Amino acid sequence: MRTFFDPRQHDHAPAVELHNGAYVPHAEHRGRMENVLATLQQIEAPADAGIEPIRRVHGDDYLAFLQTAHQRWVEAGRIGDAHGYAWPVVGRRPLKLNRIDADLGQFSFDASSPIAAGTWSSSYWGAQSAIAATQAVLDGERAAFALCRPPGHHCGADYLGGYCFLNNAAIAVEAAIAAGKRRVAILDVDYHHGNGTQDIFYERGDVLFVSVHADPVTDYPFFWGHADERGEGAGEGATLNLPLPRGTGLEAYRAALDTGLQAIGDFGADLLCVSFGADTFAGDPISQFALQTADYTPIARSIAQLDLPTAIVMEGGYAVDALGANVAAFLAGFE
Ligand code: OKP
Ligand code: ZN
Repeated sequence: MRTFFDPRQHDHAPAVELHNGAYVPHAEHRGRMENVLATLQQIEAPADAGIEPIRRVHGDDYLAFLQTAHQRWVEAGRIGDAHGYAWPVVGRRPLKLNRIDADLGQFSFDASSPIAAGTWSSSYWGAQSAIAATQAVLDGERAAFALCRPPGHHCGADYLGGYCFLNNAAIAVEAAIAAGKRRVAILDVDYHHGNGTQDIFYERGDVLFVSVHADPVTDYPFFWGHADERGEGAGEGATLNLPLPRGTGLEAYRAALDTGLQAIGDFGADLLCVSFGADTFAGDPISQFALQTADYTPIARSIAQLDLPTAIVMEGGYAVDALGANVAAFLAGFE
């Protein structure tokens, strides 16, 4: 399968994240990609499609913030990565304050996503990988893979969070629509709910968002991903959340997946974008499902049976030593 990755995606290197009350080494590090790159053959660097495809998803204020936040942090006399520590309560008026700490709160929703010197570069080139994989599919590939890093599904049009800064899946979907696709489905099979992707398309009837994930009653991101979130306005019914309990293994996973695949089939999409996270793996250090490496092939085969042109974007997966094998097993289901 054609696979896209740009070496500048390694630039993002935040040191620590807040995890269960302590600052620990950041789980989303370049070693993840190094393990995958050592497993996959024939990686292609993406073309540079520029900022316009990114602007179809993210607001200019947010993009300006992302590009300058770390520099502003340094200019404020700080060292290391930019961490926010104060957030506006939902509904609080959006004051245009110029202080870096205020903007870190304004444009994020959690404390797990520090902005490092290389964050913009990595996010930009990760998004270009997603655009390139989508273009390969538009050009006739049955499926293509964007090895995105950092991941994207937690960030919305104007907020970062959950290790995510640019929403690669949403950027891929908008690129496909700009190229003439009319109805696009997104299947998010990361362990965590893709709250950012859901938010971006929540009121859209032409983009179906289906997610199989850990129940947000027990798991991050808590405030999205509940089964009663079904879209609004023109998007009513075009969001389908299938939360599962901790400990879920292949059998129960496939039952939920089949429900999601049925909905995608009924929707009549002309392109599919898969947000693939390998953090559903039993050995994942921050997640609690029980899938095995060999399970990813039949899971992907079921998705491939939809028989839709498919752009696959990488999301999470933190069991680094097994990540390449898990990705390869998933991609094998499309061959
Ligand atoms: C990103 B992706 C738990 C902290 C949770 C955020 C997890 C982001 C996962 N103590 N931190 O969906 O794989
Ligand atoms: Zn995840």
